[in-house]
Amino acid sequence: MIDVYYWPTPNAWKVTIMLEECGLEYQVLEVDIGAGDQFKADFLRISPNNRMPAIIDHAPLGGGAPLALFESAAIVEYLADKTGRFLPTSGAARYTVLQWVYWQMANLGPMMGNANHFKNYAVKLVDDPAQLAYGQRRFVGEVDRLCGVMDAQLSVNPFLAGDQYSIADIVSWPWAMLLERLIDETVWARFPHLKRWVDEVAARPAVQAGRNVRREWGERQLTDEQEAARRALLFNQTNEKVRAARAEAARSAQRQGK
Ligand SMILES: N[C@@H](CCC(=O)N[C@@H](CS)C(=O)NCC(=O)O)C(=O)O
Repeated sequence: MIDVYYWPTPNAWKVTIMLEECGLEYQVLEVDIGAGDQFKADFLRISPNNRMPAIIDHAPLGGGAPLALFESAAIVEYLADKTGRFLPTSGAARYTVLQWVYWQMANLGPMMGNANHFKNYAVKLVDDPAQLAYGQRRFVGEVDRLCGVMDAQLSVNPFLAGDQYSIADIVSWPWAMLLERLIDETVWARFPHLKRWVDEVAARPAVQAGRNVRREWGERQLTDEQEAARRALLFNQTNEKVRAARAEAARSAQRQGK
């Protein structure tokens, strides 16, 4: 059995999609990142970077004690090695897949995350329109460039790393499918090969199942007060603020007798 520490976001869907694709048994444990669950001591022991997703595999590859892992790509790569699925075991083909996995982790995810921040959150946090415009231009521009990289690759290959569906597709799709919402409806007309691939991957039943895990958690309506508390927790996380959030999580666990 694999425990998945989860909140419905693109980085976590990579893991649930991979688990569904591989037919592995798993249980989902809630990490409400808007409520501060990522600062709880038990979670930090598994994921010291106070980010989900994370897993504990109680029957790990190679045997031995349960294995705890954080970072979505490390988890997906581990599951690929465990099952022998969606990642060649050796040779050039393996590294071709891995280069696209690391490309996603270092490029598509962070740039889309920052573009989303400047378009949808900073507008509520920053008064100076020049600061906002700079951030939006910088990160939306980068996302646009990355769309071109994927479109060119997908114009000559069915999948990101070549002929075969792989973990490169599994880690990239949860972000890529949000492009229209992040940029605008013109994105697919400008990048038709990317659109073809987004639709083909979306048609896989395991992808739909993984993407829909606990979808309702992310659709909960928050009060203005809850929304403000969520923003205060998630943005501007200096070391000092993270320490304070950890201390508050510990106090709250104590109050609840945990
Ligand atoms: N590189 C990490 C990123 C994980 C990440 O940023 N997770 C976010 C949600 S998508 C999170 O847990 N945020 C909690 C916080 O900011 O405190 C991965 O791919 O696993």
